[in-house]
Amino acid sequence: MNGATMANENVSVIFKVYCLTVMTLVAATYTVALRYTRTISTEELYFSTTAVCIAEVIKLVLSLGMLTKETASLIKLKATLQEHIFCSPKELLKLSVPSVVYAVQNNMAFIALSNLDVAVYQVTYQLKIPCTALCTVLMLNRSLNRLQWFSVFMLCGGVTLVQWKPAEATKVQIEQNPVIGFIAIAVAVLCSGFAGVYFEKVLKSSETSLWVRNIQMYLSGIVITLIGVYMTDGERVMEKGFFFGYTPWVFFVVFLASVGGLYTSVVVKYTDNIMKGFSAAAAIVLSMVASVILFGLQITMTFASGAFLVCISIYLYGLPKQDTSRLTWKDTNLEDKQKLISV
Ligand code: NCC
Repeated sequence: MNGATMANENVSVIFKVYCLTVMTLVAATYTVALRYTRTISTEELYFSTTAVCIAEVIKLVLSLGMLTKETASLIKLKATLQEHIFCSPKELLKLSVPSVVYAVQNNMAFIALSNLDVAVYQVTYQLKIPCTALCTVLMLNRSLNRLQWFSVFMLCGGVTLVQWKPAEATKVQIEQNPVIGFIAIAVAVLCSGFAGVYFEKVLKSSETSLWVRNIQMYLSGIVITLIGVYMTDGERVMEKGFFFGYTPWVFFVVFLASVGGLYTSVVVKYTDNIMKGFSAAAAIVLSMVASVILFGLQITMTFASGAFLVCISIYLYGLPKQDTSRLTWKDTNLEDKQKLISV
């Protein structure tokens, strides 16, 4: 049994549900807040590349704090940093791969939300679910049977319906280009699937702590996002300053990006990227149901059918695995025929 499996067993279900719920709530708030900061004003608009960079710095500091807590002594902390950071250029290089990809993805989110309505963004971004499943199969050598693939696409459709809202009625004050927005989402979808599964692979193939892996990734993340600042907004940042246009809302977006990223890493450690998609969908449905009970929110037909699809897909995905693709009608006995019918 490797360290990852052991860690998985030692953590309570309540803790996993807590992390998933926080991650999902933060992600929903992040998307809305980010869109708000990109559309309220045209003159004092901050440089989004700097926000992505600052989030990496905050995540690095917080991960260092968590590692200090985990090692419980300064001497041990120093030894850990020495071994895994200062004397491990190969490992740093390995983690710079998801760093680059996440840096692209995080910048794409700003581009997409500067050009598209939140609802359109959230719905289209659900394509990351099948993309993540494909990356999991290709990169982690895991297999999904036909029913699981079916449930992955059903989940994608279900979340799309659950989040379906009429387009934003308010007029925004900026020029928007939906084509650029959709291209940015497509790139973000591919990046999310690849980087998520790559990080999971590295994390679960050794006993190295999550916080060490995060520190390794955020170190290169800072360098890469700084290059992004220089290449995209270099001159204007020099002229106007790194924090030009920062309002309390922008700081709030950076805070959410940092907290959301760290919770994502914990969720991937204790579950996996596909489960992350399923659980996030369940959390969205549950939070809507809670709003109905607590605040009397009206349920729409699209939400009800989406929630139904999400629940069925979770059930189907969790069914015990049996490879029905190898069963054919002619050579099966009665029991297997019944299985084929039920599938
Ligand atoms: O798209 P998504 O995640 O897969 O993006 C993962 C985010 O987590 C950060 N990360 C990942 C691993 C790690 N060890 N440390 C990290 O900081 C990456 O930098 C990247 O930002 C999702 O599954 O829908 C989720 O969506 C994001 C975000 O809403 C979208 O990318 C939209 O832009 C959520 N991030 C936040 O809420 C800040 C994430 O929690 C869940």
